[in-house]
Amino acid sequence: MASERRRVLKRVLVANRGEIAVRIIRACREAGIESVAVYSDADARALHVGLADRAERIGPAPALQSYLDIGAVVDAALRSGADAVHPGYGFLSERADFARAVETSGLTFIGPPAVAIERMGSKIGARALMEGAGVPIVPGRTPPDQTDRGIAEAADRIGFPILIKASAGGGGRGMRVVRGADDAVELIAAARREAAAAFGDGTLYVEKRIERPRHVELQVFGDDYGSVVHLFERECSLQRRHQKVVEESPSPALAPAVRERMGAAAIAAAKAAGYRNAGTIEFLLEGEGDEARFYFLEMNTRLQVEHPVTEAVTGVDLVRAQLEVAAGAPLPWAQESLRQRGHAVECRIYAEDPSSNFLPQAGPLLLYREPSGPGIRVDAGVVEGDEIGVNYDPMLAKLIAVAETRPAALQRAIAALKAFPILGIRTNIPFLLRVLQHPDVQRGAAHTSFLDEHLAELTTPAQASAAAIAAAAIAGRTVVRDPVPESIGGAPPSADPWTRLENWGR
Ligand code: MV4
Repeated sequence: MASERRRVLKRVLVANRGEIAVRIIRACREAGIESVAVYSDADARALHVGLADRAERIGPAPALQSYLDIGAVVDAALRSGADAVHPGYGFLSERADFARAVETSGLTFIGPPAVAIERMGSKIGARALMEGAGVPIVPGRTPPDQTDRGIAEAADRIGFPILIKASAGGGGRGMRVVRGADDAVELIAAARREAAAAFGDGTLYVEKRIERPRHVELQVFGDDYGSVVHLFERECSLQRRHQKVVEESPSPALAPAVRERMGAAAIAAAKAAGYRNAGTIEFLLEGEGDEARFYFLEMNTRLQVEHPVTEAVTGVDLVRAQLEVAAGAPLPWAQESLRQRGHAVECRIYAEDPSSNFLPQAGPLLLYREPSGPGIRVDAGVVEGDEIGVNYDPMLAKLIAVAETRPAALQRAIAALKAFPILGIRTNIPFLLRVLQHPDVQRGAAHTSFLDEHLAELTTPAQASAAAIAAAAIAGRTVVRDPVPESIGGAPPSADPWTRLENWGR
């Protein structure tokens, strides 16, 4: 190992909001590092602002003029005397120009080198890099001839169905399925227009379409000295419109031999990118068990929303490790010392109405009580009394349940969701309950199209009103629960959610 070069981290500016800002601020405090929050006018009284040691206003409510304003964030960092910046996820976290602006200002970017973000930001470049590193990629082509004809010809050679993807895209943005040559030219033109408008780059590539794949991603971590480890996988197939809803670890679809090969591929991928700090390699998994094949999809060059399921099964604190590695420490773990133990599941609680096409909800959090208990963790960016607005992402909180086995973890998550009363705005909690209780999910059989294919049965409104649910949960032990069994002359079980605690979510 090269000699260690340490940097002091005494004060970290957290360039984010909501639950992830709270998560990072708490990790800083535990590490004896001061934190600086940033906030827009919409967030002046937000939880993360009150928790940090200091706070800097960075602009008005619109994200483009605040959380996405590189100049405003870097200025706030310099003004506050911070020596490092943690970008969180979303916002500026995967912007190479932001990482570079932070470093150019003499501050430490708590994340990968700007050049690694750049390498993985070009999806065509990333495919080539992975191919060179021996990481399996989806069969496909990058036509040097980028005309409609050039792309259509590439599609023809691969064989339909294919996917057209934008090199500057990612996360499903600007993607088109093409089932046959007839509609190819039209779809290619639409994909190019969309990519040019959205990313300022209309470059396209073509991949064979993998049928009913699973999304399995590997957590990786690198240090300044070229060491890279993986911290196993997260199964993220339960998504809607490329928005993850439930994640878990381990993946119920991974045979040990496949996990082993994916881990090695993820490490090779991160090393090829010159990666450092926390990152995620996304794979498509085709098939099950020992026969499953996997293909590199994208690398996410940031800490992810779903990082707690990895923390729950490995026992590591990923944010603490990010701070350590950013300060120049070598990785605190050898690969052989890392183990997956038990099973963890995360549910994302959104302020949205599943019965109205998941319309984001705004309004006052009149009542908000988090569940607690063994194996339950809630990461939230809100407290009771907050006003939920529509300026930012509608995710309110994440519920993470961990237990020895997958059925026990699912059961814990279900019980905790039923004990999570929220009043004032609608949330997706009833939807999450339906998802977790679905036989396919219980069997671990869900793939990436599951939520779309079962949307109707998962979103029909529950009988009980939100108010009844909340009141029943708060009332807790004082509610009389069918005190005398019917068989010995008692009243039949009540269907009234105001007097009954169980089954209101079904
Ligand atoms: C694919 C695919 C099937 N075949 N590529 C969607 C997000 C973006 N990261 C890539 N995506 C996909 N790429 C090939 N060659 C299916 C998807 C996909 C998907 C992937 C992961 C999780 C959810 C998904 C939902 C729909 C489509």
